[in-house]
Amino acid sequence: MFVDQVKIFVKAGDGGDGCVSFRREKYVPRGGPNGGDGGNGGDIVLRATGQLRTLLDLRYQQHYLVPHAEHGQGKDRHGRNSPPLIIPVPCGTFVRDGETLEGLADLTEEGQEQIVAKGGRGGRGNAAFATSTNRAPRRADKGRPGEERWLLLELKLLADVGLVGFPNAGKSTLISRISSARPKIAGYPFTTLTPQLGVVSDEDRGSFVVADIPGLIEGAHTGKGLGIQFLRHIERNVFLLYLIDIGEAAEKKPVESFEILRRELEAYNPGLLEKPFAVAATKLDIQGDGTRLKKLIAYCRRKKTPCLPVSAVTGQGISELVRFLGDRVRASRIRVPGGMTSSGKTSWT
Ligand SMILES: Nc1nc2c(ncn2[C@@H]2O[C@H](COP(=O)(O)OP(=O)(O)OP(=O)(O)O)[C@@H](O)[C@H]2O)c(=O)[nH]1
Ligand SMILES: [Mg+2]
Repeated sequence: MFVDQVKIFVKAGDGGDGCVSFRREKYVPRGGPNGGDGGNGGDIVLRATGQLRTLLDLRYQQHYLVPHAEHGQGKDRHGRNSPPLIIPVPCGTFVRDGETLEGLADLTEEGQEQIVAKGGRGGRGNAAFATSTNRAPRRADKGRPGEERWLLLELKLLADVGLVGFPNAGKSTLISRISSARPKIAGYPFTTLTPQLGVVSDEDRGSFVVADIPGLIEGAHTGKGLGIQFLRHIERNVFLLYLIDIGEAAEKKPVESFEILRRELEAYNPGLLEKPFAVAATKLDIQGDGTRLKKLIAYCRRKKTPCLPVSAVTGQGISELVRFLGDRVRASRIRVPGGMTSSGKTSWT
């Protein structure tokens, strides 16, 4: 099961209380204060790991609590700290506050960590309050409570190129042709139900990752079809490839299809329209009399959008497409840290 969104509750450890105590020993009158400090509560930390691929584990355990730190004790004994709790999450996890939805962290690199709830500090014991004028303080601090909050975790796949298209446009066929990914392919809509990644090798010039996203239909932003929940994955892509079916059996005209797709993306996040993109005219082998392709090419030329005709079945145009995508990905890979893309826009919504 592919789980790409979960809500969890985290509560860091409470600090231990400080202690009020005095030294009592035979023949030592007024031994002075010796109450120890409380221990510090442990933090809750999220850590990205390449060993997880989905947020499934977190769906099964929703609450994460760090135990209370120990209280201070007499004879200057400090309470023990409670250890931090480290929750592993897959690389590509975006963390939001569960209530305000404010972005807290974007864990993309292996080993990257973020404290999401801070442990409470331990209270000071009365020994810490002794001064030259107050040598027998009866005061000790209480431990501070650990932070607690709901978090919304979203997994955004880390692919370079996102394939956007109607159901049956040939997205899965294309990814299976250019990479070793083997998604299910069939002549009915919504064959692909979860995003799939494929690594494409661009001969000796390197490789890049392509994401096959479930098909979009008109009105997806209002929940039609599979909705636009999967568009979150393309927010991270540096390049988008719109797959437009130019086969004679296609239901919609190519230009109309392209415009609908753009509108759906815009309804989800207008920033997506600013990503560099191109059009792939698919099913070239069954294009019929070629008028559909001609119209699409003329439209793309007017809009100064690259348009690459391909057939994932015969292989026509595929090597040119891979080369083209490789070049575009390398050109736009320059990223600045913090989830910002080189265009200066955050990829957060
Ligand atoms: N003739 C021809 N048929 C193709 C080509 N590409 C895909 N098809 C066919 O089109 C149908 C749909 O292909 P898929 O790759 O499953 O389409 P998809 O875009 O992944 O569809 P969803 O997963 O439903 O969104 C299948 O029957 C494919 O065999 C092509 O280049 N030429
Ligand atoms: Mg598919």
